[in-house]
Amino acid sequence: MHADPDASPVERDRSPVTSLIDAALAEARGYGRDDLAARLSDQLRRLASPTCSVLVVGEFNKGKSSLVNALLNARVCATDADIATAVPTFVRYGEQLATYGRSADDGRNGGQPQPIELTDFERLVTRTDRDRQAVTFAAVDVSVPRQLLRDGLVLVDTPGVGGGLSSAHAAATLRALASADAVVFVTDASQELTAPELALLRRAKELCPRLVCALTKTDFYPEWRRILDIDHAHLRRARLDITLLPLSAPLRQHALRTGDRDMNVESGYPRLTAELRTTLEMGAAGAGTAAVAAAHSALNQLVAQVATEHGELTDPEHHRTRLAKLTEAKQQADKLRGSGARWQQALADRIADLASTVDLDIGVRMRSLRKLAADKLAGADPTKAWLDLEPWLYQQTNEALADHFRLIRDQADAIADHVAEQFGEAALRVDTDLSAVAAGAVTGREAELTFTSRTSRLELGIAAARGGSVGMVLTHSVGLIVGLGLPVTLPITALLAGVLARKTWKTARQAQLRGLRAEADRAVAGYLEETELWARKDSRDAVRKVQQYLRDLFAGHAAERHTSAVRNLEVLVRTERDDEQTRRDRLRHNTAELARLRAVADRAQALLDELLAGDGRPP
Ligand SMILES: Nc1nc2c(ncn2[C@@H]2O[C@H](COP(=O)(O)OP(=O)(O)OP(=O)(O)O)[C@@H](O)[C@H]2O)c(=O)[nH]1
Ligand SMILES: [Mg+2]
Repeated sequence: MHADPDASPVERDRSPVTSLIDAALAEARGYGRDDLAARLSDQLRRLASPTCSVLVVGEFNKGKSSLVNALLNARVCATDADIATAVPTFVRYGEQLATYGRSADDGRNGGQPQPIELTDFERLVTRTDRDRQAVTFAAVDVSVPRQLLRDGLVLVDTPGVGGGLSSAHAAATLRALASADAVVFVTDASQELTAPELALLRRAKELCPRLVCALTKTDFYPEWRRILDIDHAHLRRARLDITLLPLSAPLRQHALRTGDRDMNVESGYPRLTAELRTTLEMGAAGAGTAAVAAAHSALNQLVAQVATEHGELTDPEHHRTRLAKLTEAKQQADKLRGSGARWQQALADRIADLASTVDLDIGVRMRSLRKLAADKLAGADPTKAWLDLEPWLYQQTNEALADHFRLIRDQADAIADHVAEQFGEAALRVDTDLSAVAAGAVTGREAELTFTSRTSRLELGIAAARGGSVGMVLTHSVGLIVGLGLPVTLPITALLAGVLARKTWKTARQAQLRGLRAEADRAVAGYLEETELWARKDSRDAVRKVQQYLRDLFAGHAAERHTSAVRNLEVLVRTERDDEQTRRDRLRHNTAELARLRAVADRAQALLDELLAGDGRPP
């Protein structure tokens, strides 16, 4: 283990966001609002343990593992010209260097990781050409004491995808891309970006818009500047707005060993570090904005309650109007909770639409793929064209499933937006009414506290789609929050191996050829059928997850609004019963309380404004 290149004595201050959430949490608890407190605690937990996963992807042998090592100045990923990374390696922060393995059925984050001896580690994560046996673990974790990883950055070194989307590995990489926060796409200076690399880049950028491209081995290929220019031109032509970072791992390592700053800059790594830090900051700012929005909403609900009491104490003549308005507000909150609520209807309708759209979409895509495959099988000279059938099928299936996935994710975001609109308006009315009641007797300030539609959506927990610009890189799209994964692409080889063996085709006579053709037809059709079956299952699961998530989210908010309305009414009834002396005592306490709560709510408003106006970084 070497020195930490990013080690610095900087201690993080308690941020204005965390201290605001703490304050709001204390208020919620003080007023016995467990529901608001639970939501705020949840936000605090999220702020305390942020994660931001950055996927390092690219073709074989491009220097992905070396990049992770050079970045961290630690040998955490095995690198070699003839040893390939065979399983994804998750590198995260830990006080000590430690390695764990996760078995195949553990999923991405589930399961109990098994400790691995450091001495066994390289053998377990790599594969040489000679030794192609199945790997023991589906993924491995490395924890390492590095400053850069401290704020939740997780670097994921992935196995290379040879041939881009037409490789057997591509599906797994696409799936991982669908849930990553950012991507480093690795190519090297030995040659310009190939067509398969560009195709993979385009997909990667689509699935995960925060993406940079690393051009490695600049120390080894003197012509790297020419390659860099050509790559820039390729990206321009493909209309891909992607930063290219020239890098050299050996220069970086040498610079860190000798403390040579200029050489470190020349290695290109400080720019990559800065890029990753920005990604982290933007993720943190997004989480921070969401947390502040939650505090803003909770505090305003408390302010409304205290303001109602204040109005009742200072302006008792308007008791009846106040009672009427609050009763109406409660009825609205009741409606919001009921199964006939507009948002519930909107959600049910849109989910039903999505389910049928998704079913239709996969059907159409797979049908056209079946036709394409049948034409390909029928038209070509089997001894030649059929050999590339396997990569071709991977390519086509991956493209089709990625498009299908994008449809689900886009629609999930659209549904969330639509339901938020239906819900937000109603919720807004409840709040305005409560505020108006209070405002009649106090000041006009509560009216100013009503949401703009942007903050209202935020407060409902509906985030802007990721990759958005200024101030709107808030959190993630619904697809990401829910963890929608790209549908599976099944391994083809087992199904086609027998039928497609070159020897069989070459030696077959005419009559046998017909039989073989029919067999190949059947194998391909069977493969596509099975893929479709799995994809349908995956998509249905995805639709169900989106529905559940949105239902729970909005139902939680509806319950919160209801509690607020009930509390306000209780205050009204209680205050009416008080005698003169009690009222005077309470007014003193209430006035101070209102001023105090308002000050905290104002802080929330100011911080929210600042965050929304900012560039996605914390203030
Ligand atoms: N000169 C030079 N060699 C490099 C650089 N980066 C990687 N290499 C070499 O390139 C070879 C492949 O590097 P890896 O880091 O294993 O590449 P990879 O992309 O992880 O490879 P797979 O896991 O097989 O896909 C190794 O021999 C590295 O030493 C670099 O910046 N400069
Ligand atoms: Mg590797």
